[in-house]
Amino acid sequence: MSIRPIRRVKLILPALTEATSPYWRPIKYSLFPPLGLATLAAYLDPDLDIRIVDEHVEKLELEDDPDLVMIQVYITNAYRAYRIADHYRARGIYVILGGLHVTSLPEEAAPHADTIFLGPGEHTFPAFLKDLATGRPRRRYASAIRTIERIPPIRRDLIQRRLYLVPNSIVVSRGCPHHCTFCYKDAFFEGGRSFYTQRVDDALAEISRLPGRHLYFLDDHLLGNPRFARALFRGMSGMGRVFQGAATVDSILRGNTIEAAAAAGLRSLFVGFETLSEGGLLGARKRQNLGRSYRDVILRLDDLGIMINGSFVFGFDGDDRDVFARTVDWAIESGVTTATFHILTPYPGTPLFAEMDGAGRITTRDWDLFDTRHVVYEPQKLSPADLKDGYEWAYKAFYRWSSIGRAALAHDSAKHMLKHFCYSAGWKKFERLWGSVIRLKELTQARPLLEAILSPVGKAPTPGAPDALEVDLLEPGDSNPPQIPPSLPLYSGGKLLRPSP
Ligand code: B12
Ligand code: SF4
Repeated sequence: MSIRPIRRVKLILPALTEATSPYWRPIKYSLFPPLGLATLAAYLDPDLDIRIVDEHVEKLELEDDPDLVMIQVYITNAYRAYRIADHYRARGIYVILGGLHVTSLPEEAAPHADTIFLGPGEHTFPAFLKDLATGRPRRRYASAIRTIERIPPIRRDLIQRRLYLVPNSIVVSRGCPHHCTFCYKDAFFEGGRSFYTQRVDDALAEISRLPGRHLYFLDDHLLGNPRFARALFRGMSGMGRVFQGAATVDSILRGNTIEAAAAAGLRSLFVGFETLSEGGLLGARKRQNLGRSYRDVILRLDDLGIMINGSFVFGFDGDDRDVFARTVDWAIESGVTTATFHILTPYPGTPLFAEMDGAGRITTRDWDLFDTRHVVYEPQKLSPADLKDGYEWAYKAFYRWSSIGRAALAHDSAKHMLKHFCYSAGWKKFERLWGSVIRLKELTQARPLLEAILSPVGKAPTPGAPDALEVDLLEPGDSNPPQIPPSLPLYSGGKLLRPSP
């Protein structure tokens, strides 16, 4: 095809098919803006006419005439993404597809695109732009160079902040150091590094550009590189931020990174407990959870006033009909604030998919159903119907008023109990109210409430305390060393190595 001169670029995050289902929760999809697309937009000439359209929160106009269309494809929006791509291509517009699902199944995506991208786009997208400018773009770009050091600032000006509850989402690393068999991570990062961080000073600069107090780190594992994390938290202390993020069980128990996080403003953490069964953990190669006391994780986070969003997966081999009540009871008794339950889902490209496919256990390839709410494989000790019913029961049982009350009472301090109650009830019990706020495009008004709920409960370490802010020295051969801003004091083994100027 002849390539038009590029003047108008449209970046699209298509809505997932679920948007029409009874499970659709508008608030969940009005949380975060399309960060990946805003990251890529930074490589485009700023003088171009660039638009980011997130179909979860706004209507997608299809009768327009951009010169380049870029579409982000997740597994659950894949069919919709392909339809949009076909539509624009039929009009002679150059269409490129990238993201997780394209990386997992490039042969499926390729017929719908002029060019596809495998893996992270920070190096392939600028390479494509160069080739496009010379009129010779390739059909496929696969990411080989893996770094997010010195990348251009994300084009946040293209994001309509008022449409999101959490416009300040941020990622300061990519990937994760672990290798769970059900996770997308190894497939997405194949052919290069699968865990790397920004420079600490760049991350801090990005944070300081964000207005307001609240931040949500979308990193797979915010504490995955403890030295980077501690340097980051030390840089953040004194910024007056409150933030949320995700980390693994072992990272919470190891060293004092979690105290440094709390001192910097961490108020709620997504923790992948996944299962209470050792067999389940072993099968999923989730070694970082094996032999760790979940009770200690709870106590440590509770002590620091950090609320917990526990992630649990049902349907591991070995799970039987008792798994649902056992898990929900444990979560309530432990004072887990919010719980995210999933039905085990073998994503294409993962070791779990290969294993199940090899055993003939995958029962459908309708990607719309790969949303962790449907059973798409043959479970071992449960019928598919029992697994689905048990999963639905778990949500209902955990979010009953009586359960929310019981879980809130598991905390020591009255303030923590109250915050737990407000956060958990606010998240699941006021769906209609959220719907109205979203329709009125007034999510900005709800943000101060979120920040108030995330205020400290009293026991978080004081910012500046050396024991909370210790930073290890770099180790020789460290392939991904943290870059500690020169203006920050540096501690090692409790000793001050470099004073603040
Ligand atoms: C935030 C998030 C959400 C938000 C989405 C918000 C949004 N507006 O994007 C919410 C809460 C709505 C959500 C929901 C779900 N999510 Co989600 N989510 C994430 C999370 C934590 C971060 C995404 C992110 O911002 N990453 C950072 C940016 C910088 O990276 P990126 O988006 O991947 O973009 C880069 C590349 O992919 C590439 N790229 C992307 N698009 C394109 C396009 C082009 C043209 C090019 C060149 C390159 C390119 O370049 C970018 C820069 O490197 C990821 C985990 C993760 N770490 O990625 C899971 C993740 C994407 N979610 C996942 C899942 C399964 C879901 C749900 C189905 C779960 C559920 N049960 O509800 C739903 C459905 C989502 C949907 N729309 O279909 C899986 C996806 C698995 C898969 N194979 O597709 C992930 C990977 C989590 C996991 N570990 O399994 N999610
Ligand atoms: S710890 Fe989490 S992000 Fe890392 S590989 Fe396992 S599931 Fe994926």
